[in-house]
Amino acid sequence: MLSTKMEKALNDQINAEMFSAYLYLAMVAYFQDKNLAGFANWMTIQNQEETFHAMKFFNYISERGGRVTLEPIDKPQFEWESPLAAMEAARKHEAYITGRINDLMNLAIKEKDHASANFLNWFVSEQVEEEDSVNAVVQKLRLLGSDGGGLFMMDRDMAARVFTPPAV
Ligand code: OFO
Repeated sequence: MLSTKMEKALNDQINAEMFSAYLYLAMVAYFQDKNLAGFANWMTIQNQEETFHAMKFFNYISERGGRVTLEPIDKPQFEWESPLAAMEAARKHEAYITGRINDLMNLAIKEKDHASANFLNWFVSEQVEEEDSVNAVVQKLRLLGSDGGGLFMMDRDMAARVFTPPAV
């Protein structure tokens, strides 16, 4: 059985993951508007991953006999000054989510809720991957600078990303 505090914290994380999905969907729209179909595809996959994350929290709360509650999702930013600025915003957001996962883990440890700690371990590893993948894109964009041809090539590479449900 989940404590009331843990149940609330896990429900808040469903909202945070759904906001992530929404933010990345806003980035899909931004990249489509810039005719960067590969970047839009990359962010579409990101959006799908976030929905997957939200559902993992959703199912876990139910499994532990808790009650899922759904709150409104904040309106995300949907305009950036450049593709680099958008990807930097995504990177900053992932660092924020990592902080939230760490806070959840701290709560699980404090409450001696071993099942939740075990569940959250998956997210601790997933955040390493999340931060790494977005960081790689930021670094490549920085290297390209104002090289339009390079951006075109990179867009082609970004089109190859496909959604594979993460291992559970
Ligand atoms: Fe759910 O990992 Fe990104 O936000």
